[in-house]
Amino acid sequence: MQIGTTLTRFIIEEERQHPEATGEFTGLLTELASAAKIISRDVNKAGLAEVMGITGRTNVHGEEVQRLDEFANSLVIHTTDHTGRLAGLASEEMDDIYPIPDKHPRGNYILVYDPVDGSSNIDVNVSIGTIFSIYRKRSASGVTLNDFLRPGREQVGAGYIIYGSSTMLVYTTGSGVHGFTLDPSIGEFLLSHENIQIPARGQYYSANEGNAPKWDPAIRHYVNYLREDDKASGRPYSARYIGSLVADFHRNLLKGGIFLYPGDAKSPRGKLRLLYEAAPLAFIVEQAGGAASDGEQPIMDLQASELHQRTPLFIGSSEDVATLEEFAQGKRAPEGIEGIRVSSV
Ligand code: P6P
Repeated sequence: MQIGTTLTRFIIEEERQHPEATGEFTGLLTELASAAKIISRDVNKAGLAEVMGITGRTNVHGEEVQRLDEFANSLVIHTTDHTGRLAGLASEEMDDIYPIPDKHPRGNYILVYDPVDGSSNIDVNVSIGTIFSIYRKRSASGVTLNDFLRPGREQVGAGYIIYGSSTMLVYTTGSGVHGFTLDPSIGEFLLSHENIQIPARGQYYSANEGNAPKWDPAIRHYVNYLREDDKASGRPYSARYIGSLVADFHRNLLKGGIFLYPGDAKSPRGKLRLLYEAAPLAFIVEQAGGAASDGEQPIMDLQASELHQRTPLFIGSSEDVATLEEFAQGKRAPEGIEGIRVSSV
């Protein structure tokens, strides 16, 4: 479809290819895009709006809740809770699931989201993002926690909005990955990146190397391998780490590379959450030809047992993730060192 097509038109055209589609999904994506426009407006004037700084409260993870986290969390609820598409929502900012109240019509979709990932970066003008994941509910009536504790393979849609030098919405419904750039002058997301494909092997690795002493040796061996000088295999890679998952992921999606957030002795499951960070990005990266793993198995196959469950995350170019897994599973090691298996969580 041609550059400049609006998001709404693109979704409708895409949905036409699924005769069973009811238009509900189109409506939900459109509502999320509306919320994104408002968040983008406030992010882009953060220093002038009442969205910087902290609320003084901490969330279920013991993290300081930024004003923007709270604002964006509520905004997504109020944009989507009354239109009859959702049965319930869950978010990083809410301890428990949020069933759609009786006063509103209920639909068949489940929305899981991180309203503003990397929000602590808002005060220093670094790109941040919203991540979302959509499932069809399982319960015949009402909605329960089990409707949310799903393997990523059951997602019907996933996406993120990155609030950066421009605001982009990137999503998949299982038919490729498509990117739309917000034109603030008309308030529309316009097609700018159709059918994004991640390079099979990259040039960047993204990790917080301050944590390296706590990593399993196998992960340290892998990162050292990336640093070796071997032009034939495109090494050394360049280190690029913004500390904002959506920004690091987006760069690697377009340019190729691997993002690593391993578990460690202190936090075996690492820091990132499965349901509203790892799984939606895993759906996107697989649709773009890449891969996402916890070191042992695809992220998309992991079955969450808790709403805010964490997972180690290695995500990006397929060949890079495959090499990481060889190191993590002890199948590969630097010359002269025996392979060491990363403890499975
Ligand atoms: P660290 C932001 O807080 C976040 O959740 C992700 O956006 C980012 O990738 C990660 O944490 C950064 O964590 O430990 O490197 O500061």
